[in-house]
Amino acid sequence: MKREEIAAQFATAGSIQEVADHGGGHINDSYRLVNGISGQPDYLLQRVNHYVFKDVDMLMRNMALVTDHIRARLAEQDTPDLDRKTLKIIPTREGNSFFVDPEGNYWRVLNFIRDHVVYESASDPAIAYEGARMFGGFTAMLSDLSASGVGETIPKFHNLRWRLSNLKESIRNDRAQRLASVREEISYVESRVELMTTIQDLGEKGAIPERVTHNDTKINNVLFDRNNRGLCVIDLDTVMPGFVHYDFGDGIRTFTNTGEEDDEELDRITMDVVLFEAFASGFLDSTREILTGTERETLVYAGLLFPFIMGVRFLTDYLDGDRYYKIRHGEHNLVRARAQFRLAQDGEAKLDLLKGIIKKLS
Ligand code: GN1
Ligand code: MG
Repeated sequence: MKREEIAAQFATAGSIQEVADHGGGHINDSYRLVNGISGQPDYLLQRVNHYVFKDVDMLMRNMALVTDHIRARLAEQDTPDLDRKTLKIIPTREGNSFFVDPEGNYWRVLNFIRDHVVYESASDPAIAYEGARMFGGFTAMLSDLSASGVGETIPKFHNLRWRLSNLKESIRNDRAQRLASVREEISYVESRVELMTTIQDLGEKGAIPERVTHNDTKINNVLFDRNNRGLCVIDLDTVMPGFVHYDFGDGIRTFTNTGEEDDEELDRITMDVVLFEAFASGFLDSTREILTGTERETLVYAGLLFPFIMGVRFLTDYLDGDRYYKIRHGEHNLVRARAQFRLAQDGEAKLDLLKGIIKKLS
């Protein structure tokens, strides 16, 4: 089915004139539906990756629950320009939240947040602060939503022990015959298991509460306006029960990295301490009141865990022959894994400094 025909299934206003490529996620495909009628809105059309998200029905139910909740909270505070501050599901003409095409692809349409700016990296502490305030605010707004009412769209998503057991299995299978080239990375992973499972251990002991978390708080999942004020948190596919550490950690991973997520030049990669402080400050400013003492005291470990767990996942996919992530070249997943491990190492070297920052801000 042509994309124009797919777009026509949805209850959009005006008349869609063009379906244009949009955005660069690693998982879903996104298109901008450009409206031909002036004064009528554009939309975002997305093909939800059904290999990654097995239960699209649950995913869309989660999304409706969360976006309705956030919209209500923002409306209570008389927030202006609501349609740029939260996502909205545009139903199909038959009233469903998604459309399945004859080939079995899953499609949905959302409002398009007009006039937004998106960053792939932060060099400005003011942006790190503001992005963190937005992600923290997102979790805080959901703090009165019961975690048991939200489904797990990807079971065990940030469960490190599970990710490590997947890596082990991929090592055993060596499906793409790449094992010989990643020995060093594997021994690094093995040497860090104890440190990196700190948060999972706290969770399993019940020392930190389960919340509804975003789980993919990377820098390009928060939209800014032209004055660098936060507009909207996007990419709600992985909103599910989790620990606040997950949202803090993925933010640290992406906002404080002085290099790229897939930087081939490892010396460009450091965890910037000024950006760390800015991010932690923004995040705590919007969550301080809802977090427990143990949560605040242990947040810092998430800043190491997230580069580490993403490195483990990229490395696993490399060994599997690149089945999960979209890649731009044959070694892309290995390059990503190495870059993430470098960031985790730099964070670990600065651990005492980072602990001091969080303590001061708490
Ligand atoms: C994936 O699709 P995207 O780019 O939003 C991944 C995240 C990783 C991220 C790495 C469902 O997110 O967990 O952090 O790549 N999403 C899923 O950049 O696996
Ligand atoms: Mg995502």
